[in-house]
Amino acid sequence: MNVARPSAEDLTKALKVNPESGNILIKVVLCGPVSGKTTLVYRFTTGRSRAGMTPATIGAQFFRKAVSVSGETVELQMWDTGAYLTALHGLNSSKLLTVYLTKAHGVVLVYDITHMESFRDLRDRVKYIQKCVHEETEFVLMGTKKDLEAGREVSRELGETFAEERGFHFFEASATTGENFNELFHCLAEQIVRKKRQSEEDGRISLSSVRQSRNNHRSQCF
Ligand SMILES: Nc1nc2c(ncn2[C@@H]2O[C@H](COP(=O)(O)OP(=O)(O)OP(=O)(O)O)[C@@H](O)[C@H]2O)c(=O)[nH]1
Ligand SMILES: [Mg+2]
Repeated sequence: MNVARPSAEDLTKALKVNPESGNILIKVVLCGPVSGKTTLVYRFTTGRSRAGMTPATIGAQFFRKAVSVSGETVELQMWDTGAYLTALHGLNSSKLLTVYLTKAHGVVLVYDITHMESFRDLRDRVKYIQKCVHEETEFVLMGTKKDLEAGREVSRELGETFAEERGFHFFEASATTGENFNELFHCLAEQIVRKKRQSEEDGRISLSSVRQSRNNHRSQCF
């Protein structure tokens, strides 16, 4: 299936500011097999554990949370997609995933460290997911259920190498103990804001060099 990749300009335009709060808005999409995506984002946004039944996510759920990055408040707008969208069980579900991924600033790819199949599944889908987003989009690979060390099937090294080869950030976390899940979202927000500042800086530099070259041009003329 051909996917129209958003341009750099599209992504820059998509980095919006909330007109009421003046905060930067960042779009993050969580993708992957059944692994704990909803449990993770629920704990991050509410600070509470998801007790009892944890129903499968149908389509996608929306979550939001503000975090502070170097003194600046950033609002994370997170789409938690259901596993079946990533599994590409048919054209319609894959098209839906593409819609959620459009203009994402960050993608969190989640697998379950106690389930090798979930890692393989994700590995097979990554290329497709990458095609749906801009090349500047930040990726985090996250192995969840770190609290279940005794049942581990995916070694830390395997996840780390996979992430390293693709330039993704890498974390292992647990929604049960709370280990690393805050760090994961902060890291993502930080990287996105850093890139934004860098591109603003580059814009200023190139603008000033354009002005400079215009001035030089003028001075040659007169
Ligand atoms: N031990 C442990 N269990 C977890 C952790 N995170 C999630 N779970 C359990 O894993 C199961 C699946 O969690 P969900 O959050 O619903 O998974 P999901 O990836 O959102 O699944 P879909 O919505 O179907 O894609 C639930 O029974 C959770 O309680 C964790 O960090 N540790
Ligand atoms: Mg879910």
